[in-house]
Amino acid sequence: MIQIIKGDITQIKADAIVNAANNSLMGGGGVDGAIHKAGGPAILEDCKKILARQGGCRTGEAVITTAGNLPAGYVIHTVGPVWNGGKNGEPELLYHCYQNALKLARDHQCKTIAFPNISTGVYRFPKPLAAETAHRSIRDFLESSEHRISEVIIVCFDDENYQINREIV
Ligand code: AR6
Repeated sequence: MIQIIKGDITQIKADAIVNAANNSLMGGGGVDGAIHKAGGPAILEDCKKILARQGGCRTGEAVITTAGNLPAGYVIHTVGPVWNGGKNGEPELLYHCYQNALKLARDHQCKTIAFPNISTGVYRFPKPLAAETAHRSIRDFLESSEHRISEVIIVCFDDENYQINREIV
């Protein structure tokens, strides 16, 4: 089941919440900044270990850390594509972000997972295409994979994403 809500993902008590990170995993602005700020230094400590082990996170891929002080169980960090006109595989990379985050959630026995609208802030991905891609990826995963995920929450921070996402479900 896909649920659309408007709010701040740092407040969501899901088994996992997803962060729209960057390749360095060292934090940033937007939802990334909000998650590190609310979750505390334990999240960055885990990210540093991943950076040392595998040099960060590639665009379209995902890694998992503690959620520190957040009410969620884990934070899954994925790196969305920077929008550059759409001819550089941006939709496919965004599709992979959702797939790879969901695979990690499944592998950690999560039942509930919350996503922000990945790439639609600083990375400038057009919101309608991002929403369509996100919903398609989530639906494909829920239908095709063996998993215990019963609820996927899309947490929209801005009104525009909220309206667009509500129209798709
Ligand atoms: N809860 C849910 N959604 C939020 C929150 C929040 N607390 N705060 C912002 N958003 P962005 P990107 C929404 O820019 O485009 C960072 O600096 C926001 O309205 O956070 O993937 C990273 O380190 C927007 O719809 O992520 C990267 O460098 C959505 O989150 C870069 O930004 C994504 O906006 C990633 O850019």
